[in-house]
Amino acid sequence: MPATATRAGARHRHPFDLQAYLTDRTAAVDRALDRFLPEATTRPATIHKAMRYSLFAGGKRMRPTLCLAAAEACSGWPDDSLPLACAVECIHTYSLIHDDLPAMDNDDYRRGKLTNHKVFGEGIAILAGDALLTQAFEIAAQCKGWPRYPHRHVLLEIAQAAGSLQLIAGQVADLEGEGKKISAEQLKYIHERKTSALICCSARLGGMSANCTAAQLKALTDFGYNVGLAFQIIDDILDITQSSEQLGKTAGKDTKAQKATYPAIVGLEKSRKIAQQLTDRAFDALKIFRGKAVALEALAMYLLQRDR
Ligand code: GRG
Repeated sequence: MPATATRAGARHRHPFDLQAYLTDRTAAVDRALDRFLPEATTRPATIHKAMRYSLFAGGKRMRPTLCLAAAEACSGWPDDSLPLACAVECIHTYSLIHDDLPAMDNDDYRRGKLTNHKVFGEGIAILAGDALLTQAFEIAAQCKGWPRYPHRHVLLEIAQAAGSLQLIAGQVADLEGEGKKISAEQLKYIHERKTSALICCSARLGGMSANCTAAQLKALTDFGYNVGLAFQIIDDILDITQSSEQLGKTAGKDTKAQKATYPAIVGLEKSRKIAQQLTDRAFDALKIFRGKAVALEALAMYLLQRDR
């Protein structure tokens, strides 16, 4: 997609090497995840191999990177945000493993590789997802807590984003909506929960790890909410416009499963416009950081323009 975000595009003029930033932060997240997870040979080895297989299969690491960038915008220490960034990536990977199961989306490819259940079987894939979800809380439980955000506050934040009112609620509504005609309003309900909740939580956790002010947390919430909605619309557009090879997962699945998507309801062009408007709103939310949120701005633009 061309770089046509209106206000967002116009504002993003500062030099910022996003590629170098992504390479550096992704490597830091990968190293930390490797430290947090039991080694692949730890008994029972099958489950640890399966957890690591999907976790290190080559995801974009957008949620952990947003978490780290949010912490930086609030002048946080990387050591404080890194465990929370890893916890979020564990939850995200668990949701993908379960989403790919035959009982859900029944997909053979994810992150350019065979899905977890294709390699390890359904039973182990379910357990690998369960174990990654649990691992996320084990990692988050090791954070120290901050004056404005005590330990239990942080754990509650993650539990709520991943629970039956958010991530799971979105997946339930998504499953129940298949093959049915649903409104744009219902679709927004799904996107808010299935996608935006965890992205928003990532940004908020970054802020919390920097002991951010209430105003900063509100700004990160608005930013994450809008970026999350834009992210899912772009995901739906890519499902139609890109190949399976490019995406690393089966393209065209939404149409096949008769899933409601923005492109299906309002068309491709309008969907792009909505994603741009949401990104503009995300940019607006960052004003409060007065130039300290350059990484968040660059990430929002990247997510709008991504091709995988
Ligand atoms: C509890 C049985 C059970 C299932 C949970 C909640 C859930 C299943 C699934 C929701 C997961 C899902 C597919 C959300 C949509 C968000 C989305 C577009 C995910 C892809 O994110 P990317 O592009 O993926 O960041 P990578 O692979 O790059 O990390």
